[in-house]
Formats: sequence, structure tokens, C-alpha cells
Amino acid sequence: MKRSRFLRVVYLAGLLALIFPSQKLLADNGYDAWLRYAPLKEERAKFAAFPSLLVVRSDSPLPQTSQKELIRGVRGMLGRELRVAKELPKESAIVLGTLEGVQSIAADLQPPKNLGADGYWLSNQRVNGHDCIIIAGATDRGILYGVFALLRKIAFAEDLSHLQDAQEPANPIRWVNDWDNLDGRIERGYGGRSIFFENDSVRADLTRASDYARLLASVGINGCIVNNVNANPRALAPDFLPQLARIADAFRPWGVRLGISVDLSSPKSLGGLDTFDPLDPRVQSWWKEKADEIYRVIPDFAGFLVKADSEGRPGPSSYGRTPADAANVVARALQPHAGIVMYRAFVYDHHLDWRNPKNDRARAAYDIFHPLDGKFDENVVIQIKHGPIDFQVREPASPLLGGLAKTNEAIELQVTQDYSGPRRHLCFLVPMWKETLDFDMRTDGHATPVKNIVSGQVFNRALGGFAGVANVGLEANWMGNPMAMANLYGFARLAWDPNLSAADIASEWTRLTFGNDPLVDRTIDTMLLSSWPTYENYTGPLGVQTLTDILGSHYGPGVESSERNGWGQWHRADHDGVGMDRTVATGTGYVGQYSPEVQKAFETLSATPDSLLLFFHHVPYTYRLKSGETVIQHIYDTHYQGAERVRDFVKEWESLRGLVGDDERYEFVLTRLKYQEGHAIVWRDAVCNWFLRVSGIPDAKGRVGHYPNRVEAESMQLTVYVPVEVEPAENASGGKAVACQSPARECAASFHFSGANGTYRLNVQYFDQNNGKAKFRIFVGGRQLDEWIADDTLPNTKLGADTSTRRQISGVTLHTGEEIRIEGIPDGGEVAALDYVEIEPQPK
Ligand code: GCV
Repeated sequence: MKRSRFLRVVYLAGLLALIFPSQKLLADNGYDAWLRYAPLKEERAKFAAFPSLLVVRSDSPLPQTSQKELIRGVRGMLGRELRVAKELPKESAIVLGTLEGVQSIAADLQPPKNLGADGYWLSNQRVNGHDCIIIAGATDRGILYGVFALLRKIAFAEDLSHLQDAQEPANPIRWVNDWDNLDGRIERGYGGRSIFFENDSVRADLTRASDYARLLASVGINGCIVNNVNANPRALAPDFLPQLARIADAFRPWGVRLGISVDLSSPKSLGGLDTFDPLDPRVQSWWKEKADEIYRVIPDFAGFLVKADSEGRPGPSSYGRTPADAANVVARALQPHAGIVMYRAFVYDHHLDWRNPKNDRARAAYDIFHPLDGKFDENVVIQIKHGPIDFQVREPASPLLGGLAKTNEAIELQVTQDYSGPRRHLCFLVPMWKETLDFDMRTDGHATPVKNIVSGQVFNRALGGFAGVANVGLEANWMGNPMAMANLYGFARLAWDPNLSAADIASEWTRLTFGNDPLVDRTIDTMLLSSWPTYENYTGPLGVQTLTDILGSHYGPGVESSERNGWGQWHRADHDGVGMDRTVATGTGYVGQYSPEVQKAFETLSATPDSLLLFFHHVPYTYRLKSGETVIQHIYDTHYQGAERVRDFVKEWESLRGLVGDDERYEFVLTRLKYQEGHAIVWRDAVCNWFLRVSGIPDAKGRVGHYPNRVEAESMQLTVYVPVEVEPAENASGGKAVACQSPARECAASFHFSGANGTYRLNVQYFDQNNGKAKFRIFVGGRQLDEWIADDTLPNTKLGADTSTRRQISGVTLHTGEEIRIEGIPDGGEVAALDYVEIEPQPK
């Protein structure tokens, strides 16, 4: 750049900085997540004595990463530039190294003894007469974790004058799984395309992979499976392994080891053998040679993740072999290199006969794996989903978690919100995970909470831990919503320390993401902590599970999609009652998979907590809960309460305008919450109307099926628009919508306002299919009030609950008799469909 042009740019930037407040210039798109290192304001004064010198002796990669990160964080938050030295100077300093390393610099230090692998020690010590901050790691990885821990303390503006913090992770395995396909799509991923793959190759630019590893390392994650568990055999192809090695290189400076999902049929499909029978010696040699080949290019390769005999994936059952046969063969190939096999317990038959009341998918994992306990090699870990079905909004802890005393285990949690309102609904899952982790399995009559079983502590296992399905993508904010990152943060913090409370984790994340303002912290924490019960309330309470479309997007309601098919996610609701009888006495016998004490908590109706009632029992709609309410009324009430609570989320978020650091994230989250407010109503109405129709029992409060403020589109005066049936009927108000079918160029629906003169909020419920960008215009008394384009990317091409959405127009003055007219212009396959207009008095 020429000097004169350069000066012009500098001048312009300076001018802009004067005109606009700095926060506006620092728009935040969510990329930095909880690592923003935003400048501390008045809190900076607390760090006046913070050293300016950093002593690091080691030149190896992790201490070097740690050094750079510390400099970056201190520069961002405190506005200071740390100097680096190798020897202890005559001034206060930060001393960074392994336990032995820091002692070689300052011999008098007395670090804690027996600090576990990856642990760290942060301490304030007098060294050579100067106040120093010591960051010592049990390993190089521990140093990095110590640096991130110190940076968190600075971000929280904690007093560092009495620093004394020694921590080690509760779990050796702290991995994320990313279900990325090699073509760049991500199964159940909601934040864009893969950061690792495109067109069956590893991406040329792996900057995002490296930034992801940094995020993961900052919260103690030490491994990442980069491809879908529904694995493509190409992941093991000779030309692909060097490409994977590039991802491993991007991870390594952050102490994150790379692993991959493998297809068990690879010896046949990729290797050209005529079998993949694990007990065939040729298959065994194939796996050995493949492992050797991998370690030649990725010496610190973490291991394999296996999904087999599940949802159509090939597995050992093809040859009459067990999961232990298969896991051990693969594990023996990895063992000489210290690699491990994570073998998923998510093995079940998805062609179950739904007519047989004794069939139960929930039984599968325990029935298959419990008899194999003790038969797995030492470097095999059974990866168990937290509940016996599939990441539902409410499930009991999987009995298999308590059923493997002689086998390593890891708990699988789903960070990506597959069944919990993908990217669009606020649903902080940490409280749900905490319930499972704290659940006491009462193994052998002793206190044996799940968290202590999976860590290896209860049964003295060397390996164990956490696997979290993260599915981040190329979108700037990683998961499609900055708020969703609270789940990734929370997962990792629990993997490090499952004793942390949900409230503490929420508060940590909020302060790191939005700053330390107590009002912001309190407001967002309250929203986060109530979001899972809220989501449960308007989707599926009492343990009935999420009443979502299980055959499709797992997004909007699809109450009947789980019934009368082989997938086994049945709720068994019929005219008389609802719920699965899983008791030993009269049901599927699933309850018998728990220890005797836990069985007692679930076998009888009187003992079972309401929250899991319908998971364990089939009851009539008139059955009275512990609260005294009937089941059916509870279903109605919770759906109304849930939808109401989301309305409050919007208000609570609006109270933070101008307080959360920047406008971009604020507006993004606000848009999402407003969408959720509308979609919670779609959920509420669909589920309540379905139960009203099936049970025939009306809502005692008269709400379900009665919507006094609504004008149905099909009852408006239609020009070119035609009424259409929506399937299933409960997924549109009145079961119908109006559509502007091609080749129409423009349609209109109008009606006359029958209320009193006043100020109102108009909610236009319409459908935003993802196969076009229809336009809408709304007129009141001939004046155009609003116009918009239906260009959201909701997960369906059809009219229904996935695509039903709303436009909210506030502060509208209406006069009795005035015409309200909506015009729709279709585009592509999108038919500018309308469901209804709701006119409500303008909320205060
Ligand atoms: C990766 C559910 C999801 C699948 C997922 C599977 C699994 O069934 O619908 O998309 O497949 O779980 O966890 O393997």
C-alpha cells in the first residue's frame, strides 16, 4: 500500500473510532465464543501488581502455545504486553512450566505431590524476594490448562493475591465427536458445513480446525473424533491418512489428539477381502497393518470410534460374533501404539415389532453388553449414551452405566441439540446432564453415582470418561447460535469436573461470553437454567420423551411419528392412556436392568417420580400425579406454561439491550428467541390438540382448541390463494393453511378487524419452506404496514410444524371494521402459505 493511501486509511479509522463508540466497531459474530479476552474496564485496577515478565524455559510445542496464549489473553484483557525470559529476573514474574520445570527455575517451590495427569497448579509464591505467579502442569498439556485457568480468573476479575489452585481432570477421556461426512455435510450439525472436510478430501485451509482445537483445549478437551460415526470406509484409505495427518498437525499444538470413526466392514469394502469377520486371521492382520500405517503418519493418533450393528451399520452380528470379538480385534491392532477403541453401546434393532408389548428398544444396550462384561480388552471403552433411547428431552440414566463392573466406560452426551430444538431453541443441557451424572446406581448397595462410574473410580478402571457429540460447523458462531455454545462449554467443564454445579457453569460461560455485569450474569443464567425444563414443558413432559418428528428432522412436533413403526421410540398413547409399561411385573422388564434399590424407585407407580412417569408406566389420562393434577391436564398446563416462559425469555433478553457488549450478537439472539416464542406455540398447539383429539378430554381451563384472537387464513376472503390440508392436521391451526400455488404470481387473503379501536400486536403465522423465498406484504386500511421475505432455512420443504413460523408486528393502531390484507408472492417451490393472524392487545 502506498504511504499516502495508508495514512488516509489510518485517518479514516481514527475518525470512525471517534464517531462510533468502540463497542460498535468491535462487532462480535460469536467466533471467539468464551475466549473473547475483552478488555476489563474499571476492574483492571485490581491487576496493577500483575507481573510484566513471563519466564518459560521449554521450547516444546505445548509450553510455546501456552506462552503465546497467555500473552494474547493478558494483552486483550489487561492491555499489557508480557516480556518473555528464560531465567528468573530480579522482578516479579509469571513462571510457567512442568512441575519439574518450575522447580528447576525456583528450587524452593513446593508443588502439590501426586498431581494427576493433565493437572495444573496455580500459585502465588515469593521467589528470590519477588511475588511470582506459578503456572505448573503435571504434563505439558497441564501447563496449557493452567494458562487457560489463569486467564479465566483474570476474565472474572478474581483477586490473584492469594492464588492457590491445584486441579486435575476427573476423567482421562475428554473427547468430542464430530459427525462430519467426508463430503462436507454434518449429520445432525446445525452450524454449517464441515470445518474438516469438503468433496471427500480434507480441506486445504485448516485454520478453523486449529481454532476449534484452541477452544477445546481452553476447557480441557484432549481428543476429537473428526468424522461421522456412520463412517465412510474412505476414512482409512491410504491416500486419506496423510490428509488426516494434517488435521492432527492442526490439533497438536493444543494438546488435542485426533481419532476417527471406522466402518467395521472396511477390511472388505476398502481392503478387498471377502470378509470382515473379526475372527478371521486375514481380517485381524488387515487391522494391524492399517493401525501401523496410521501411526506412521500420526504418531499420537488417539484411536477409533465404532458404531456397528446399529441403524443399518455393518457389524459383527453378520458373522454371529459379539461386540467384544469385534472391539478386541481392532483394539489389539491399536494396542502396541497406545491407541484405544471407543465402541458404542448404541446397538439396537430398528425393525422391532411394535405390536408386541414386550418389545422394548430401551433394553437393547444392557441386554447386549452386560453379558459381555469382562470380555473386553483393556484398551476398549464402551461409549454409552446417557439414556437408554436416544438423547431425548428426558430419559432415566442408562442402566448399562451401572452394568459394567469389569469394563471401561464413557458416557456419551449430545452437545449438538438434535432432539432439543436444533440451533433455534434455547436449551441449556447441563442441568439435564447433571441429573444423569449425579444419579446413584446403588451398585452393590453402595453410593455409586454415574459420574464416579464413568471416571473409572467406582470399579477401579484405568480408562473412562466423556464423549460429547459437538458437530460444530463453518458458520462464524460454530453451532448456529452463540447461546448453543453454552452446551459445548458446559460439556467440557463437566468432563473436567462433574461436581461443578449447573449454576456455576452457566455463570462462568455467561461472564466469559458477555462480561461481568451482575445484571447480565443473573438474567442470562436464569434463562439458561430454566431453558431445559421449559423446552421439556412445551415438547413432551412426564418422561413421554420429545414428541418430535422422529422420522425426519427431529425438529417440530410429530406426535404420531414414533408409533406403529420399528424404531421403538414409542409413547403408546391411545384413546385411554399414555406411556410405556417397562415394569418387571407387567411390562417389558426394562426396570429389572437396574440394581435392586433403583428398581424399587421405578417399578411401582407410587414410587416413580412424575418426571419419568410415562417412561416407565402406561396410565390412564385421568391418573392423578403427585401434584394432584390429572395426567391430561398436566400435559395441557405444561405446554401452556412452557410457551409462556419463552415469551418471558424474549422480555428478559430485551432488558439487556446495550449491556451485552455488542449489537450483532444481541440482535442475533433476539431474533432466535422471538422465533422460539412463535415455535413454542406451534408445539403447544400441536401436542395439546393431538391429545385432545385422541383422549377426548377437554382442557379444564378451556384453552386447547379455542383461540379467540385468531383469524384462520382459510376463513379469510381469498384471492387466488387456495385452502390446503396440512398433514398431520394438528401441525397447523385448524388443520389447514392457504397456499399460493404456482403458476400464480400473487395471492391475497383479507378480513375485517372486529375488535375495538386500539393498539395491537399482530402475529402473522405463515410457512417458511426451504425451497424458495416467497414475499409477503401486509396492509391495514390500504396502508402497507410491513413486508418481508420468507428466507429462513427451516428444515423442511413442506407445510407443517417444521416450517410454521411467525412475523410479529408490534404497536399497530387498528380501528373497528378496518381491512387487514396480506399479499403473498410465491417463489420456487415455496407457496407463500399462511396459517392465521392473531391480534393481541399490545403487551406492555
Ligand atoms: C449418527 C440418532 C440420529 C442419527 C445418529 C444416531 C447415532 O438415531 O438420528 O442421526 O447417527 O442417533 O447416534 O448413531
